[in-house]
Amino acid sequence: MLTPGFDLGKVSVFMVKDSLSPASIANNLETCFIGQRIIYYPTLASTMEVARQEAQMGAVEGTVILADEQTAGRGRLKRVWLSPKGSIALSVILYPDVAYLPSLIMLASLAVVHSIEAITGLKSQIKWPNDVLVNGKKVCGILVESEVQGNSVDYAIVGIGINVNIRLSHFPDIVSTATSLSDELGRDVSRLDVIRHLLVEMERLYLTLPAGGSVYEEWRDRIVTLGKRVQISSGKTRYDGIAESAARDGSLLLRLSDGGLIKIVAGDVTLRD
Ligand code: BT5
Repeated sequence: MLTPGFDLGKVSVFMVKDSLSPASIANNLETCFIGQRIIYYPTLASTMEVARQEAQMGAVEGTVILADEQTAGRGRLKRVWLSPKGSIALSVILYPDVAYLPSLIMLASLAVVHSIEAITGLKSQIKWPNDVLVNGKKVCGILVESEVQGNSVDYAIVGIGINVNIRLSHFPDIVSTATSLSDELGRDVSRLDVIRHLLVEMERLYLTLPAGGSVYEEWRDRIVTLGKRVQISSGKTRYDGIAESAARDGSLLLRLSDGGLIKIVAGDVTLRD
């Protein structure tokens, strides 16, 4: 969505309209439930915390917690997630069947990949287990947290952080491994367009799960890590091998040099090639 900006001689500069008001997101949003209720904060510690409180109070499925910036955004294992103004930070509350829990990271990754491609034309890849990359650098991190009692899911929260209009040169800690859509394109991108596309894609993919849709197959086929020599840190252990495949439960199948195949449920991957 572009609005006329200022004129620099012969070059007309257009500024991306970038308001994240709930009304502008929800306006004619083509979903039945995801994003039909949006709780927006200009600044928030972490959308995950508010989402958890909302879920515990029985928030309607598809409720989205959205922040313009987070002051204590977090990744896995309590790592810091930087989400300054210009990025997207949101959490979606879902109440899936327990069988679909492993699919949430898959559908969220695919929804991000589809949205980036549709809105910017940039090609993106999935890096197991929870990153989306553009040109080999992390543009998005996803965090799925759930509360499960026996076989019943109390709630699941899908947190998504996307670097949209941020200059990575301002963030020296991550500049070598991270990128943003604006850094890749050399221009700003409408966060509103990305969010609206993302919510529609998430719901579309979520609704395919009961019918046994192809979320798993497409996710697996999009993982850039597969077929490559990798080192995986999982807890205090390091494994070297070839990332052979990813299973339906979301784990990575690693072929070790002695020929053995092991299943890695969680970890960080470094490409060795
Ligand atoms: C993740 O963790 O990648 C999951 C990030 C989830 C963020 C969303 S934003 C909305 C919701 N609210 C939250 O508080 N969180 C979720 P992990 O795989 O552990 O990666 C964390 C690592 O990524 C850090 O240790 C840094 O090295 C790096 N990192 C931090 N901020 C980054 C950024 N903006 N872009 C790229 N890399 C970043």
